[in-house]
Amino acid sequence: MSKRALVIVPTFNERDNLPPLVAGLLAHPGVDVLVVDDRSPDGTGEVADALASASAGRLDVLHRVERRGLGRSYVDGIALAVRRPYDVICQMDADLSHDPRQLPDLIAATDHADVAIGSRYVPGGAIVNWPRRRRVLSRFANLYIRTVTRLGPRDCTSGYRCWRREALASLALDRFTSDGYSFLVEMLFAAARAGCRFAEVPITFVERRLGESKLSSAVLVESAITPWRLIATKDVGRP
Ligand SMILES: Nc1nc2c(ncn2[C@@H]2O[C@H](COP(=O)(O)OP(=O)(O)OP(=O)(O)O)[C@@H](O)[C@H]2O)c(=O)[nH]1
Ligand SMILES: [Mg+2]
Repeated sequence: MSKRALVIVPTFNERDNLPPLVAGLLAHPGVDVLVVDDRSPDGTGEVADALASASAGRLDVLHRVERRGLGRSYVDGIALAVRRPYDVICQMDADLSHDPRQLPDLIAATDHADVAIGSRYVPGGAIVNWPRRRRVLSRFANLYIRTVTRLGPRDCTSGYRCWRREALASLALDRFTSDGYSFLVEMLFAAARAGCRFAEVPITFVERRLGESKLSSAVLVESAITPWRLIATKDVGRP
């Protein structure tokens, strides 16, 4: 792999998932990792520090101290990442739902796209171990988002993505207001407005085996409102 990539991994209570994830990522030459931890009570931050010491400079840890949140963690992580000389900046969950072995496919797709989305909803994509209600919820969320916002990608809520660095750097993240899943949707919306080209790469998503989901009802409510807010706000993500 000739492109250099930095993978941002937000963590909250992922102590047992992080070591195998990092091993899988660092197995790829040219891939470095930035863990953004929100003072996880389970000690994920310390686990990350230990992995960093053993990584020969390929893994960094950002320990956040302000109000916790997935969106805020990405804003802080991206601000750091775009200042470094990587070709590609990726985002992925720490819970092993996203297979690090599929990363090279996503990175390769940025040859002809500004954003490559690891997609469950294109031919070849799959979901393993999700109960029916979770599948229905995710399908409905994507239908709803795409209908309201007119976004093109089939999987707008996937957290597994690779961006050309310049494309990511062009988003005005400080103007974003959402968190949780909505933050991921807001990123794509801002990218579409900025004229970014999307590619979708099929992935197999595997439900977490260890640790707990942070999907809360507050996150779901925000997700229902966000698409309407996005279309009403003309300058979302504009520089
Ligand atoms: N830094 C940080 N990371 C978070 C926060 N909330 C969730 N995460 C991380 O974001 C990723 C996705 O969170 P999950 O809890 O797996 O949420 P999900 O994938 O939407 O839900 P499940 O499918 O049920 O696992 C994981 O790596 C979490 O550790 C947070 O407040 N701060
Ligand atoms: Mg998850």
